[in-house]
Amino acid sequence: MIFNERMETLERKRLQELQMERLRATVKRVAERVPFYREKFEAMGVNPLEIHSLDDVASLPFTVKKDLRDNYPFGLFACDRDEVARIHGSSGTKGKPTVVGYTKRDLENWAEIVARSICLAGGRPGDMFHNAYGYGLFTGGLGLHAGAEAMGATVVPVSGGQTSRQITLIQDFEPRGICCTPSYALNIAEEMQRQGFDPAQSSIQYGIFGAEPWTDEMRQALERVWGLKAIDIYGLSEVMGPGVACECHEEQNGLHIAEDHFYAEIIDPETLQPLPEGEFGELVFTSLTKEAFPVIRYRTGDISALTSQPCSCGRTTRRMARIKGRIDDMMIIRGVNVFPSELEAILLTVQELAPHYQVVLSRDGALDQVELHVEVLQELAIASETETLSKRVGHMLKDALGVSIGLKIHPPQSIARSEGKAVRILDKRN
Ligand code: DLL
Repeated sequence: MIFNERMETLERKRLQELQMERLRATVKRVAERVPFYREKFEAMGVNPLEIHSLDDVASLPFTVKKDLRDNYPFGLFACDRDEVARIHGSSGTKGKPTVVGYTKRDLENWAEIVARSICLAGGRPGDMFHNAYGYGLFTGGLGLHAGAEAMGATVVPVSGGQTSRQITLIQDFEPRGICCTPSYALNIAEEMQRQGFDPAQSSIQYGIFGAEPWTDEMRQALERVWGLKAIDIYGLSEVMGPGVACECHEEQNGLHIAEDHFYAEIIDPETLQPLPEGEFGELVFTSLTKEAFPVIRYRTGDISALTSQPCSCGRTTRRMARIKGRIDDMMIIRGVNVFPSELEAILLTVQELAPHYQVVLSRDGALDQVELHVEVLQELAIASETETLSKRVGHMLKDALGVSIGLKIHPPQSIARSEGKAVRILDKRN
């Protein structure tokens, strides 16, 4: 089912005309209403009335997370305070949160793109929909909630945590769809098995998983244990929240971007130059319809690539590759660049290991140390078994990454489980 046939299957040329029209209006809006952008445009000699093609986006300044912090809380808003219908933001574990806002119209647009995402995942009106993303300042809970309602589903607003209660509700309400982070979906399945139930026997047919990096290997693990179709949904609060892009259940190969609302680019994070289609680099978004909090060329810090290859689902929107990781999470191990997702892809092929892991960074003198902590599924009988497994996994990692990595094998249930975004990197260097 396509939620908005008119927009999702728009002819490319017509879509680009629409993007152009909306881009012009957005640039004009921020130039008139947000001093931060007006000053930046002036400093760079950008005339907001001189945007003639989508390529002209490359002449606009970038926006980064620090700009949000510097303008905390409402300095980047492009509407009057009383037009803001809702606030969201980051959890702010490191200092002040970053704050974003939505007008009523923004909330309607957001609900629509999330409704599209649920349809992309194979959802349909009438579905019972179990929402285990956290409700609150985080955009996951309320974002999926509004989208599911707009799509015509019956939403169960469980939020994250209280895993036993999640299981009771899944068994009693028999949802067709579930949404939460992929790591929490694994956690729920594990708890269900511990209680003697088989998650694959549940009513759930599709899962909408995102808000953290995950791999195809993790997808296979989730599909196996739950007997569902695992769909990747992407988004970030600075740009909107979940639904900026989502995979279709037909292909599960690249995430369709809601291009009538966001203009996507890939840039080289070093030179900041746009990269051609197919090349991996940093994902950058410009708002096309946002009223309260439009962003111009927001640098997401996420690594992906774009394609405009046609998709068998019939949608004409460009797709982005599954996120490889965040630039900040890239580790340089003796000169080799490694993302946690690359470690995950290897670990999940080892039968004896549980799909839970953590990378611990520490400092030994001037040198950074990286240690990978993994957990066995079942207690190993003797120490030599642990040693053999450790050697085997060590070789696999070295073969795949070209560098050896410290490995520590733990007994079952010893790595912290997540109820939201999993903490994959524990940085003990400071
Ligand atoms: O995580 C929004 C969201 C909620 C997306 C629910 C999907 C589902 P933030 O808390 O602002 O917003 O975090 C955004 O999370 O820049 C990525 O680094 C990461 N991220 C989000 N979705 C994915 C994904 C929400 N599918 C940050 N794959 C982004 C990989 C993801 N990383």
